[in-house]
Amino acid sequence: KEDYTSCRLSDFPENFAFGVATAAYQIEGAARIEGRGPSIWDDFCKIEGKINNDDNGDVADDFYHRYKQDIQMMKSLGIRHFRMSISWSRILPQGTIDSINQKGIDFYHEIFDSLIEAGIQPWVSLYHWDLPSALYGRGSNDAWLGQKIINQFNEYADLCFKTFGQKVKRWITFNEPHTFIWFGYGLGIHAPGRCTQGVKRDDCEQVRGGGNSSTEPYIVAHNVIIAHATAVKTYRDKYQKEQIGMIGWALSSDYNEPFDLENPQDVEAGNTQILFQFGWFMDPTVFGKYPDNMTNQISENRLPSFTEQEFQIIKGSYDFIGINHYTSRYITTQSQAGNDWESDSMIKQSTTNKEGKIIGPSGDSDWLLVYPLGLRKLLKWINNRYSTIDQPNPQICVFENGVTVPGESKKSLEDAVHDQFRVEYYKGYISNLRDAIVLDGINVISYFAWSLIDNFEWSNGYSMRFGLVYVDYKDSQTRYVKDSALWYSLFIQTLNLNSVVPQLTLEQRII
Ligand code: PNW
Repeated sequence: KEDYTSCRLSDFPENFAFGVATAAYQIEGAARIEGRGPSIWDDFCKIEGKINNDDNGDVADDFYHRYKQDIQMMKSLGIRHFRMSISWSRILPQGTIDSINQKGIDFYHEIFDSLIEAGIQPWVSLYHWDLPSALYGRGSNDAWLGQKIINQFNEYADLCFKTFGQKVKRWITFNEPHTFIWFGYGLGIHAPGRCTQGVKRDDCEQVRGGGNSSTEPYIVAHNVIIAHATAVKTYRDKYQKEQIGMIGWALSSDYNEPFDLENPQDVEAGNTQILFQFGWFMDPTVFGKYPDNMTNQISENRLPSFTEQEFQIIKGSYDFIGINHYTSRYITTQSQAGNDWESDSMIKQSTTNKEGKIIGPSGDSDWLLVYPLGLRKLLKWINNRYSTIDQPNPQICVFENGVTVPGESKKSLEDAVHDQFRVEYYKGYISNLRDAIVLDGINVISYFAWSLIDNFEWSNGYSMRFGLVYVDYKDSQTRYVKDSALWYSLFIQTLNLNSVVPQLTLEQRII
């Protein structure tokens, strides 16, 4: 085990924001209550076999009814920053601003008031994947595939800025566009489930109302980027001066190491991987165009380009660079390019390197391999690429970082609260975060643990538990703080990574 005694109070800049993150569909529940309209995730969960155990977000953590206690719990843990998302269809059941659900507006007002009263700052995402069903038909011109959505999203965002902007000073337009596009339009394993895993790419059109994974991900991404930039412009033009807040987005970004260190192509492949996942979205907002690697490799009839007018809006459309980071891979070049989106980057990921060494232990989720150094290296990469004349040493927000514990889903409550694996994960990643700030001079301003509580983990349903706090779904949703919550609580108050977790009984863990 590593010794982290060198991490001191003074290491983190003053005002550095340590927090916890969540998302509406994953915690709120109350799916058909008080005027909320359905979202594409409600619909997607109804398709048999899409979600583990056919779970859904109807009840989730019932945060809708328990937010007061949950906010109190955060306060007791000393948490000062809370990342959450607004459910678009809870405030606009039809998706558009001509019918506003006042109950939904009231709900978020109450949450923001309770948070602020508890001394907790809200950081709010506008889109964490739960598009109102009303905006999604079945045609190829629908929702993110068409352009109408850009204005619809902008009107929704405008309403949120106008209504909540006195209370919310940190806005995130989109959460992980890469993930919802890849899973929702490439593989069909997330809503809206276009294209189906196992179906040959060219046959997508015939399956379940369509999908073409060779073109749709690029069209959707293009529209999402413009929607992001348009909402940022609205915030800046109409609200930012008076409300004094910041806006950006949260992009998923894995790190990678070369499969074969001696092969220069493998070294370059790592760069390509980050550009295809992260640069796809970040580059346009910084430079006004897609990464050259992408434009060189993908034909024009598949990868759109930005018009002069779009260029003007997207360039510079961020106040901070937001990242969600969980894991790393070894990476190598693939000898052949396919004609689908998945193989466009011509890279291949591997959990092991040439010598057969695995990059790190895996959590309960097989995609999540623990490699703490990856965070430090990623931050350095981002800082190198995106330091510009306008924003030298740009502000970076880590919006998600977290892990599941091997075997956790099958553990009893008594065992599950002792999550030393998760504590070690956080120690490792946070100590690398510290190194990035202190040793490398990277301007990181926030760090959020995913997640406050166990919740609806998308296609994994409730089987994957990312929470610092255990939720007993079988027994009236009782919350029990896990060791990781106790550790994180001590850490954010003392900034000592070696904080010793007190031994508590189960009873004492209900706080
Ligand atoms: C993120 N993968 O999603 C999301 O922002 C969260 O809502 C989610 O709960 C969290 O990470 C944990 O998974 C991802 O399979 C989901 O590579 C899956 C993957 C990555 C990110």
